Amino acid sequence: MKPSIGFIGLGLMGKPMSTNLLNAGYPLTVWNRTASRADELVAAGAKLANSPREVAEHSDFLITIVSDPPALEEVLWGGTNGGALAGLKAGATYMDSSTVSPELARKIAAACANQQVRFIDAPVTGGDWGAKKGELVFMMGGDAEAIKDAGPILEVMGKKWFHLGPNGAGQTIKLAMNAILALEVEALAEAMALVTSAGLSGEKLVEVLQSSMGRSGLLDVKSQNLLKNDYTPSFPMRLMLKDLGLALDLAKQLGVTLPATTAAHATYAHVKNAAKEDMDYSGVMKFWKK
Ligand code: NA7
Repeated sequence: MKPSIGFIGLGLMGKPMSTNLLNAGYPLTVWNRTASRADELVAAGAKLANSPREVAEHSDFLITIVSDPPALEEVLWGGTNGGALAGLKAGATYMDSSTVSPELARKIAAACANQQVRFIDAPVTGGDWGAKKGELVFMMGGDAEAIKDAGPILEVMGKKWFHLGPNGAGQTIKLAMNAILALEVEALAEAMALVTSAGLSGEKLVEVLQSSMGRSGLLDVKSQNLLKNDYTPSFPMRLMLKDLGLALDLAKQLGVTLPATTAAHATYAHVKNAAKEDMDYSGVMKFWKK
């Protein structure tokens, strides 16, 4: 018998992740703040719960993936009936794949330990494309045994997972990694602005980049967005900005100075605050478009 899975958060990432679990034959109960986002899953056989707590009550293995720390706190402790944590049974496992602060991950771990629930912080990378293909990469903090037991479930949603240390370690690596992604894309946008202002085409820059040491999988993908001026969200800028803010908060707590991340945060914030639409973080290129 496959364990019953509860899934909270059916956004760009959560919907394809939970769909893959349902297609793999796991009994699935879901909840999303905007209930209509669950329609397709319910039509395909998932149960719709009335609250996060009700999802947790039906779960051997609970997964959450929501926007940010306040959203996660709302799901876990908010609402009129106590939130998801109040519904978790002793012996259950809870995995959070939202990107939040390591501090919040440790607070959740402590609350879970009090009720004999195993907690794993497991943010992901791979974007909605990786979520759809079941090729996400999980960065995990928590108990080795819990992570080992989660293997068959992780296999459905991802292609690789790393156990990085105790609770909070997954979030720490994720924030550091997203800072690199944000800086890479911002550097490409800057270089593109320089080249095009000099009267050369962005295509030329990208062509040379792809034959150089500066090449990266990320830049291969995002350079196409920049060249086409197409910033359809794959990883939304609002979430990248949130992650840069979380990385800077963590740096402050640790007494580490991050000058480039600080500058990138200001550039992304400028573009995001001026934008009317939701866009991918590669839309940082708009900083240079008049
Ligand atoms: P999306 O597509 O913006 O989805 C966010 C999800 O979080 C979506 O299900 C939202 O519900 C939910 N949400 C947002 N705020 C709340 C509150 N206050 N209470 C309950 N649920 C909430 O993001 P992604 O799927 O791309 O990313 C999710 C996480 O993975 C994020 O941390 C990324 O950085 C990585 P809605 O449908 O809007 O009602």
